[in-house]
Amino acid sequence: MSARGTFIVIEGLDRSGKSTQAGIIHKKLAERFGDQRVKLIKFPDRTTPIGKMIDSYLRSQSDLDDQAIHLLFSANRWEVASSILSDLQNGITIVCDRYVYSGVAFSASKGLSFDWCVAPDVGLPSPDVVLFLDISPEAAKLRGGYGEERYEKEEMQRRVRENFKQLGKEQKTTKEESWVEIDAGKGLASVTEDVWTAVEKVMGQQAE
Ligand code: Z5A
Ligand code: MG
Repeated sequence: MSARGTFIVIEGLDRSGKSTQAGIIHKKLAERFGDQRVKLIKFPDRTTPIGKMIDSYLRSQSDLDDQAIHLLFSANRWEVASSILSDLQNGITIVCDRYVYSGVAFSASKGLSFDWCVAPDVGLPSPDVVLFLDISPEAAKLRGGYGEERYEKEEMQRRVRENFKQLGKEQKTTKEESWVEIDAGKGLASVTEDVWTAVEKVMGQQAE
């Protein structure tokens, strides 16, 4: 493993299997490098005071203007920005379940401009790789738990998917290999294999 930890972000549509894959990668890396060398984090982190406001909004227990909830999602990331940086510097690899790309893709699908949505996240730690789990909203809907929260509606998910694709194009212009699209509609074993191949590739490149 390189001296600096690797920052791995998992993104994708709802029910694409992000949390499943983040858990698998975390376990595999911990087995390979030891528990102390890898950390699993997730956004939104619903445990902090800001995260509790987000949770209440997502469960439709409270209402907020689109701009206000967007800024709370970003603040929820800034709460841990310095700890992400120090972990990476200390050689700890971070597996992150959703990040700034979800922030932009979801808020922009409500009509806010891309530029406005990107601005509050500028300066947050940059991932070494984003693994984008792609799935059609129709296939996602067939998986467990879909439809329980505010954004889990097919029409919105379609716009979110387009926004993710746009963000991927932009990300690739800075560094082609930093955005990896994975077909998440396949079976679990097959998706896990594709995800793991991408993880090994980025970690191998960093170690060179
Ligand atoms: N949001 C935002 O607006 N702005 C932001 O800045 C951020 C987030 C960070 C809550 O997120 C909402 O917040 C979300 C975006 C918005 N909006 N919505 N709606 P969350 O991350 O807390 O959501 P979640 O509750 O974790 O659900 P999820 O992310 O949508 O699911 P997932 O993690 O992608 O999927 P999963 O839990 O791993 O798997 C879902 C099911 O599919 C489960 O039964 C698995 O066993 C099954 N599964 C997994 N993989 C497979 C395969 N390959 N085949 C078949 N079945 C599978
Ligand atoms: Mg999840």
